[in-house]
Amino acid sequence: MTPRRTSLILHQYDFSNFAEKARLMMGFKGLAWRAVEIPPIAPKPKLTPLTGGYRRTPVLQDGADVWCDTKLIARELERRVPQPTFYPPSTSGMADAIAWWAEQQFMRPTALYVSGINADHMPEGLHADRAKLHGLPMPSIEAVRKAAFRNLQLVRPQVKWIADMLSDGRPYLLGDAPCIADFATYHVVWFFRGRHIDCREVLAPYPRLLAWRERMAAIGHGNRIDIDADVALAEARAATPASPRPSEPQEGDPLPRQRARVRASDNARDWIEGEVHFIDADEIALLHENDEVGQVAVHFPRLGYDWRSMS
Ligand SMILES: N[C@@H](CCC(=O)N[C@@H](CS)C(=O)NCC(=O)O)C(=O)O
Repeated sequence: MTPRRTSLILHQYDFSNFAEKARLMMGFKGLAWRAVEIPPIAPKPKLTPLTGGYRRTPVLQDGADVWCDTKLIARELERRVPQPTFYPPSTSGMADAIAWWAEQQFMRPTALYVSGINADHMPEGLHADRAKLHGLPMPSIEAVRKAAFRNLQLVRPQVKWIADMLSDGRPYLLGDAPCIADFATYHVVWFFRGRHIDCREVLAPYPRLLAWRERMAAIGHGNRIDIDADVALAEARAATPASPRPSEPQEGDPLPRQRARVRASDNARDWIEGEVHFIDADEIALLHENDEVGQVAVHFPRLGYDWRSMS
């Protein structure tokens, strides 16, 4: 199949597992897309003008619209290219619950395990940056190493849950086709391949899990072209945010055109401020303005984020 050409740009770095989820989602939808390499640690001077200060990885851009968080990136890709779907009706509810577990509960001990095993081989400044991101003091290398073994005890039973889901021989977690649960779980499992020291022996007792991982990897990344960050900034500057769908504010929500602020509720908890551009039960988008890109619409999911009205 010839990849479908798009104007999408993914701001990412190669060893980011959440970026791997996004890359694979692009591949699943058969897309041609562009990648901007962003730094793995703050500051990110060519990203944050586009996001109003959101610094996590990855971020999806189309002109002057920017989607933060892979949960929302999945929804946006699905809206643009409905088939093949991330959300087969037979998996609804269960798939989102598994995805939430994988990213909220399974991810953090896995990150602490893999980073702890690789404590001496991480890019400079990474341990300090990640501690700050989580509001923790800078750990000693010894503490990072020790955390690996504590977290391994949290990782092992959760790896077994994945193996158990696949134990009847089904090809994907919830049946015959991959769904959002597979993408959200796969990128955590992908992380075990580690950086310098491979951590995949944790997966070795489970051949069906390994076969599932191969099937997911085979989806590929579509067609990726690397571009310079300045190209992405120039595209944002030249564009204006797309007209939003009609908003459907929920009880107590800030209304379109009111000022509001949004931040992640788990880590990287810096507020992003702007005027409400769009709001419904699943998404809030703020209009943010600065000299580098002019006006951009920054889209966030509701789940996993806090918001406050400012007027
Ligand atoms: N819920 C977010 C989580 C993103 C996330 O935590 N990404 C990691 C990289 S794998 C990150 O942002 N680390 C800090 C950074 O890159 O600055 C999503 O689904 O996109």
